This record gives sequence, structure tokens and C-alpha cells, in this order.
Amino acid sequence: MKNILVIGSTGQIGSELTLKLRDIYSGPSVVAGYIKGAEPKGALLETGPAEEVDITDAARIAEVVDKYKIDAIYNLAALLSAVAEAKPQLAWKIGVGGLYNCLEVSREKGCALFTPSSIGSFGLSTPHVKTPQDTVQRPDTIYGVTKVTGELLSDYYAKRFGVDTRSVRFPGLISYTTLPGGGTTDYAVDIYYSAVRGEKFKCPLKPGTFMDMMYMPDALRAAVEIMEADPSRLKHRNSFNIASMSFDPEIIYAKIKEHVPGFEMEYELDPLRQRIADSWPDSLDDTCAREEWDWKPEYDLESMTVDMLTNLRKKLIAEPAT
Ligand code: AKB
Repeated sequence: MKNILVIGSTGQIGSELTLKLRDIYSGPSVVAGYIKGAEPKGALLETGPAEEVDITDAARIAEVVDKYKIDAIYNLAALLSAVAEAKPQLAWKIGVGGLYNCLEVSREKGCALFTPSSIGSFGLSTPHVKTPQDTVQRPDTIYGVTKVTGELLSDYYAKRFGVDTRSVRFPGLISYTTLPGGGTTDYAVDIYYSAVRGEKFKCPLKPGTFMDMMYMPDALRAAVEIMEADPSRLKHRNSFNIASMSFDPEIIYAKIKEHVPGFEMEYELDPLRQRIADSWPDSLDDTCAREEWDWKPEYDLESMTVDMLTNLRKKLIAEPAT
């Protein structure tokens, strides 16, 4: 049914989403787009085509779209929030310049386009508990600025040019497959690695720092379901709040300790990450996603923790060096 280009296919989301899309749309091409130095390996390389596609190169995106008769682009190229603060110019070039290239190619070639936004699109002046779908978005990180710009630009292209742009605001994503790298919510992945390795975890955020989090299988399903949603039901496009769980470091630590009784955690605060986390919502209200395209998460903290620990133990036995 669909030929899909995933830009950023070897990253935290892309490495799993590309394989899921290949499972769902078997037959047509799901192209793994990657940048030099982040080439696909293993299943990603063996189960379908792969092409070097730098999101800052519009002509190259167009070439690959033509070659594979692409109908839909998943644009997953981005610097995460903490690393973006260290490289704001690059964060803008990739997050906004790259998105602009995807929008223009989609306009010219008739592709649908998914570009994730984030809880990072909100800021200190946003209501922090059960943050509504439509509310104040005045982030003070470059990551947030690129995400709000992306939401507005994507809605503009939908209204002005009829480009089928859709997206969700991802919470912190937790998975055992590919490490995030450079985000504010990364601690919620790292804590599981420490627990399984038998190490004391140094938590970069202080107790009481609540943020929305989601297990990767739910996030992948959201990315597929929003693109498959009946457009006549969508009152929003870019971007939908989605939610499944909200916790602070104490809550996730206590949950892991139920399964790994000897596990220990201490605090070693990272001021940059703490500042960013304090500006983000504690929890999102995802009523619009539930009403407009039947969004519903499957994992809670308990079921995610059981699955993470089981799969990380297997992974770390199979690949002890990673
Ligand atoms: C980050 O922490 O930067 C990301 C996000 C919530 O967008 N995981």
C-alpha cells in the first residue's frame, strides 16, 4: 500500500519504527534513510532498502522520494533537548531547515509527512498538570523553539498547500533497543541499564521532577495510527498530546526496586537537564487524541518495567560490552 522513507532510521525511534513499518506494509518499500557515520546494521540493513539521506539536503530527499515512489515520509531527524542547548545553530538547521526541506519535497511530490513534536514544545508559562491540547507554548530551549516552529509550519503547509502533515507530541521514550542520547528524559532509560548491570544509579534530576514518559511500543503505534487516522475526524494535526504515564525519579526507582531489591540510587544533579525538566509539563491531557483517532496506551509503569528488565537482561547477556 505505501512506500515510506524514514529519515533518521538509525536513531532511537527510527531503528524500531522502520522495522515495524516493514512488518505492517510488507511488500512495498520502507527505505531506511541514514546519515554518514550512522549506517544501518543487522535487521535494519537486511530487511529492506537503505539510502544515505541527509535532511539538510533537499535535492537528495527528492531523489530518494522519486527513486522509490515514496508516499509518506517519517522525519525523525533531530537533536534532543540537552545536546541541542550545546549546539543551537545545528539544532535549528536540522529541526527547522530539515523540516522545511521535507515539507517542500512533500508539497512537490505529494507525500504525507510525520514529524514528531515533544513535551519540550511547552515552557514554564504552560499549565503543568494535565497540560491541555491547545495552550500556551513559550519554550525557552532551542529544542522547544524548533518543535513549536515545526508544529506551526506543518499546520501551515496542510492548510495552504494541502500537504498531509500529522504528528504527536512525544513524552520521554523508554526502550531497550537504541539509547536516546542527549535528551532530558534519558535518565528513565539509563536507570534500567544500571539496575540490570547491578550498578548504583546516579540520577541527574531531583526528586519531585515529574514528566510524562511512554514505552516505545506505544510510541511506535501512535506514530503509525496517527498517519492511518481518518482525516475527516481530525480537528488537530500538528501536534497531538499523547500520554501514558507520569512519574518522578523516586517513583521509577521504587518500581524497579520491587523487581531488583538490591538496586541503589543517589542524586548527582545536572543543572541544565534540571532547568529544562522544570520548564516541561508534569503530565499531558491527551483527550483530543483519544477522541479524534482513538489513541489509547497499552503500557503502564509496572508492565513497562517488567518488559524492560526482561529484555535488557537478555540483551546485556548477548552483548555484554554495550
Ligand atoms: C528529550 O528529553 O529531549 C526528548 C523529548 C522529551 O523530547 N526525550
